[in-house]
Amino acid sequence: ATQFGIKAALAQLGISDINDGTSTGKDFFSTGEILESYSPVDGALIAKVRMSSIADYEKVIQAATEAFKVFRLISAPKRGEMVRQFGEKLRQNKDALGKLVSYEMGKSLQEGYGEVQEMIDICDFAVGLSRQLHGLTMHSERPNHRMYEQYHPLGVVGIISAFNFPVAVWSWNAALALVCGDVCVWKPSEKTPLCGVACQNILADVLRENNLPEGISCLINGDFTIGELLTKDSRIPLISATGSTRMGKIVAQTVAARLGKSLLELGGNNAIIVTPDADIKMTVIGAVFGAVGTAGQRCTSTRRIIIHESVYDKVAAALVAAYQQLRIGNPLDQNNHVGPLIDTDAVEKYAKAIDKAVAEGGKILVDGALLSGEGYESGCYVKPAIVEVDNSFEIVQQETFAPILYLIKYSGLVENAIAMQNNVAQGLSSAIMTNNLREAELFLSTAGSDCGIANVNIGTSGAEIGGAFGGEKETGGGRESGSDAWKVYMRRQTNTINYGSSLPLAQGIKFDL
Ligand code: UN1
Repeated sequence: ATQFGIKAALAQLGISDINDGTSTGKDFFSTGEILESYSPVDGALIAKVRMSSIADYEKVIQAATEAFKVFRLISAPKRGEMVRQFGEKLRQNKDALGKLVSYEMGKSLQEGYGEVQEMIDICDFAVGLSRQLHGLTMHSERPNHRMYEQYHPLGVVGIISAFNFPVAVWSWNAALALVCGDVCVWKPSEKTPLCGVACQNILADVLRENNLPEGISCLINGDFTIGELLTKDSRIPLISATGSTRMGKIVAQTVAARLGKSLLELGGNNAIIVTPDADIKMTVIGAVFGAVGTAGQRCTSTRRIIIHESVYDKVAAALVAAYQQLRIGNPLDQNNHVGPLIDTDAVEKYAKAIDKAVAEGGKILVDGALLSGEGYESGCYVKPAIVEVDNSFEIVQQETFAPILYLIKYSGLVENAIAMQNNVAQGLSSAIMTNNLREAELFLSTAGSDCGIANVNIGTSGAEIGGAFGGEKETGGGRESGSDAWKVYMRRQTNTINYGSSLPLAQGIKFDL
């Protein structure tokens, strides 16, 4: 990795050999066990992080709670100014942070840069939003009365993020929460703790330079037990969690038990429908990027392609041909398309899924394989695979976080394809490739895709930050990022003001003394 400037990037981001994994904004400390971060790129130890102990956790929550009392009084546009400065620092650190994301997580450098760009974009969005946290005004039924609603900061927001987007998903939450006047406590994935430390370093600089209260943006590190402290903590009104459906169900139930709010962004089982009118060239680019980008480890990754029988052979052949062109290897080398999986557990799941698909009757079109030899020493590099399947196969119903693409044939009307696309437990992203207006509009209609994201002539992954991001069913129902996703980070208050000299009651009720 030396040749790709990783050492310089780590130094720029303030990562040393052993790093404190606990931070109350400006102050870094930690008294827990050591967590080692190994790169899936070359298997090397990148650096160590000292995790948060229970006592550290308590310090963090106290600092956050104290900081909130001050931060909520700072005007929203001023909070926006702080987020603007954070965005500026991200621009200055885009190269270094993109490299760290690529090296610690394993996604291609282009996608590492793309992830940092998402952070910059959400900061810009949040800055504008800081002057637009609008409520509505209503007409009161009573004379000389005025009604309106306003949004107030919520409090401490707990953010639990996943390894696959180790920096961007945190920033979607943090940038919005901060302009909304909330303070954040972030628990990054144990698989990408250095990305967490690097981001916290950047934001801590902004806090220091602005003399803002300690605890506005806190960091904790550890395994699920530290995450559990967050979910059970009634001092934390909102938990935003990204990860597996299994994890999300535990988080949802724990947070609901104390009547807290949760924002969940869980698994996807995203499909592209290819109709007879599809532009095949566009379909192939969208499908291949969707399936092999981030080595199939995005929650928006394309897992299924549902192809009309009249174009099935042509599309399948084009996909197979495209897969032969894929270069798999060090993701920091921009000649490669596909990097490693996150770890050897993921490799095992990938291999088992392909075996299961075959055992259920699937037909291999491009075989998978674990790559070995020079450049593949980490044991995390696999060949993207294509398997022809039925939508009803058990394995096809599951989200496997790996580059396995399932091809499914449909016949007759596009309605049949839509039914198949919806016939899974997850509901994150979906797409249709068609130049037929009726098919496209049907797909977007109430009778169409049941997902939170539905695209026409675009793949399933790579959403822009301006739209609300999230999905239905087992995806968890949460919406992050753009549109009005900010509302979940605030509490709504309805205010009625009587400026008259009598007290008429609503609903015309008479009550005289
Ligand atoms: C995720 O995989 O958790 O739409 C987030 C996309 C990215 C975000 C993915 N903008 O693919």
